[in-house]
Amino acid sequence: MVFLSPFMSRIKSYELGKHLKRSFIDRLRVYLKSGTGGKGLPKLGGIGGDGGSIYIQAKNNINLKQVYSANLRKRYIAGDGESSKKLKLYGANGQDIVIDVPCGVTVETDSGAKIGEVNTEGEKLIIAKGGKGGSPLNDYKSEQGQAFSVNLDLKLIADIGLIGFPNAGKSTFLSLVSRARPKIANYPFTTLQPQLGTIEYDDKRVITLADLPGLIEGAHYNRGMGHKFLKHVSRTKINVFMVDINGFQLNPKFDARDAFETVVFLNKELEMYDSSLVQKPSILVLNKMDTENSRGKYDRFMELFENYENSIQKIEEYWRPIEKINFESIFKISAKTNMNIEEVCLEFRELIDELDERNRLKSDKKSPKILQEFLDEN
Ligand SMILES: Nc1nc2c(ncn2[C@@H]2O[C@H](COP(=O)(O)OP(=O)(O)OP(=O)(O)O)[C@@H](O)[C@H]2O)c(=O)[nH]1
Ligand SMILES: [Mg+2]
Repeated sequence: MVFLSPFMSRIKSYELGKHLKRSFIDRLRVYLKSGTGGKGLPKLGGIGGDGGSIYIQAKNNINLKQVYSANLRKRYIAGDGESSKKLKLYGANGQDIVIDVPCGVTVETDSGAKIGEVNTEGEKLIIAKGGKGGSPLNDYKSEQGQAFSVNLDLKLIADIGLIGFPNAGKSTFLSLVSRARPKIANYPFTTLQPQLGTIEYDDKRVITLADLPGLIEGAHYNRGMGHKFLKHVSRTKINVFMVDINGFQLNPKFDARDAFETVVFLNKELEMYDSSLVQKPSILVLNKMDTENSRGKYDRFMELFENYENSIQKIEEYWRPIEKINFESIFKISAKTNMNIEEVCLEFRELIDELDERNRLKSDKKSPKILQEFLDEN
């Protein structure tokens, strides 16, 4: 055993290093053990300290990779409560643990049950409760702590999610409107992990955008890798569909898809992932309007789109969405020549302001009811 350990530790550090090389982590499994309560002292009425609990707390500007780097073993063990003694009847409470996590983390058990989530800076959630110390309330029998593993699942919090087939120009658009510098290249799947960028308006209002890896048809049965990133659009306010006006072809072995088919497949993929996402306010952006014949392709697209019910018939039944995305607006742009980029950004702003206002009105309406319930109960 003694001989084995240096070897073992080499393997371990190699494995950990391998994981650390991944620059983006959106899920982290951690082991939690809350503290056991200290024993009470029934003869003298002594009370044991409570076991420490484990919390997560949302913090801006950190990511899950940093959470991982700070505790490579991914084990969090809170302190046990101190037992009551003759000379110290009140045992001290065990040490709590607070794990700082990025905003947007949901805690789930291995079976997928949700324990809770933290979304805004400072928000705190208990994820493993320390056992109570022995006291008259529990016949001086202290309680055990809890021990289990949970998954910290990060869903980025962005106002806008950029959704599209690979090579549509999502990253080019993000780099144009924000300071983000995502990798851009003329081949599919350049973006391998979500990227965040911010648009700053003249009045200092900031809107965040998430550029997601490209989706392809069949993503829902694990083709490509865009599907697993769709969770990041579950919390955005607006879906922006970026479509190359020339359509998309993964490689010569696959069918070439025109812009209309691309929109239909994106609609279907989103629906397969979570049908409620289809109802989210959406904008369609047709990119690469600087390319040859783009004008004609745009006219053709609009013709097909305006006659949707007819046009959809040419698509295999399996791929027809149950519910059609109702785009708030359709833009034609060129990220290459900067055409209509400002207009799109203004539309984002307008729509987000409108949605915020709608939400504000909704919550204003709710509050008198909550107040009334509170008054009724008290
Ligand atoms: N002609 C033209 N090319 C563009 C335009 N926008 C982007 N491109 C080019 O299209 C290619 C793909 O652009 P990306 O921004 O990497 O595309 P993406 O949607 O992020 O692709 P994935 O990361 O693979 O999903 C690059 O070679 C860009 O330079 C445009 O408006 N016109
Ligand atoms: Mg990209």
